[in-house]
Amino acid sequence: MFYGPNPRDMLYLTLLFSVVLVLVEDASLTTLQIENFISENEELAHTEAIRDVEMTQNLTRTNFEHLVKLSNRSSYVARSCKEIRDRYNEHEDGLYYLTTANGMVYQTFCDMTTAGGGWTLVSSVHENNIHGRCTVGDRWTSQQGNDANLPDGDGNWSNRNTFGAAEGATSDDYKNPGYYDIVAEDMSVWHVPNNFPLQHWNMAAILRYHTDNHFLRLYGGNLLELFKQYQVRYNVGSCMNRGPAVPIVYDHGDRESTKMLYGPSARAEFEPGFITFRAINNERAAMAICSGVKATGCNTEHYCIGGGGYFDPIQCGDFPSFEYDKLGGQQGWSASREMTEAAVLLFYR
Ligand SMILES: *[C@@H]1O[C@H](CO)[C@@H](O)[C@H](O)[C@H]1NC(C)=O
Ligand SMILES: *[C@@H]1O[C@H](CO)[C@@H](O)[C@H](O)[C@H]1NC(C)=O
Ligand SMILES: *[C@@H]1O[C@H](CO)[C@@H](O)[C@H](O)[C@H]1NC(C)=O
Ligand SMILES: [Ca+2]
Ligand SMILES: [Ca+2]
Repeated sequence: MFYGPNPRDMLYLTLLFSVVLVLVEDASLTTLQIENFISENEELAHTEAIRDVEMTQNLTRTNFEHLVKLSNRSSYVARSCKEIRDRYNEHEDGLYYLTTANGMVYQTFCDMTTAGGGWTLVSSVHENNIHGRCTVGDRWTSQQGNDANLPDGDGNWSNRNTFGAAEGATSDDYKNPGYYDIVAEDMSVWHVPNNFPLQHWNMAAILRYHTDNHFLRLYGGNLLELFKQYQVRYNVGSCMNRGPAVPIVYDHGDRESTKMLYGPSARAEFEPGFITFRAINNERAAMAICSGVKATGCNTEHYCIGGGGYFDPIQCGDFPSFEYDKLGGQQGWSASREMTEAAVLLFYR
């Protein structure tokens, strides 16, 4: 996961260092001794080189078999990762092909391990510029600025537009057809540090949880249907008129660590251990999701993400006002840097 110097480079460095040490510390060293030393090193380097070639060959072979295995997945026909798991007995995390009801084929990441597996990645919310107020990249709020004339924000929470790629889900926003096509019962959420490669998402996540009470059955089976019932828009009424708060089961983290991800002032107005939908704030803008918490107050722009339409001008953005009291400061209303610099990955099952 982290790239340090490889063992061979370390060996060369160590040898070079010893030569210098020997030369400096023992001026009486004979030329013969030095020549012996160097020739031993050459032999060592030769053996190393042979092993290198062998290792590359082995890697190429393994990669090819691995690639054949992965490309074989393109023959699967399923509408969700759960179906892939059940129909093809697949239990390995990774990319799979899915097919929509209309026959559109797309590729996404399946979490085949958490709580029995079968979780489909359908989208990610990524904040590329926490200081930009509904600027380029704020696809889960508005990229066209904060416009009071477009209060409905008939945006990406409640349409069939798609964008991004599964492998890029921690580097930019992502939304695939599964978001509206899959009929699911539960959700899982991963907060993964920005730019992490797919094979390390699970390990790198700062928070992972899922629901297990099948709440999506009550809301049409996915977020598109849920947000049709609970519009994500401006001017929807009092901040107490928010959508459902669903209890969560932790897969990494707990209530205490969830609290610490948000600012101290925010902690006073939420209860950890939930996921909340359509949380309206004092200014009557509707955030889409409060991840890990149930809002009990009205300053939801500091701990809820996304939304639609019109926000207070200093709040608009995918992570609306997570840096209110200094970026990553974890003071006042500011969320922790860990939180603001991690993408929010949404899964269905
Ligand atoms: C390469 O694979 C062969 C046969 O599987 C094995 O004997 C050899 O040790 C491997 N070499 C390296 C450097 O891993
Ligand atoms: C891939 O599919 C082919 C043809 O169906 C099969 O012969 C082969 O064993 C599969 N390979 C792997 C690694 O699953
Ligand atoms: C929805 O996503 C598309 C594609 O990235 C983008 O062009 C559009 O501006 C987004 N909608 C909103 C309301 O931001
Ligand atoms: Ca974004
Ligand atoms: Ca932004």
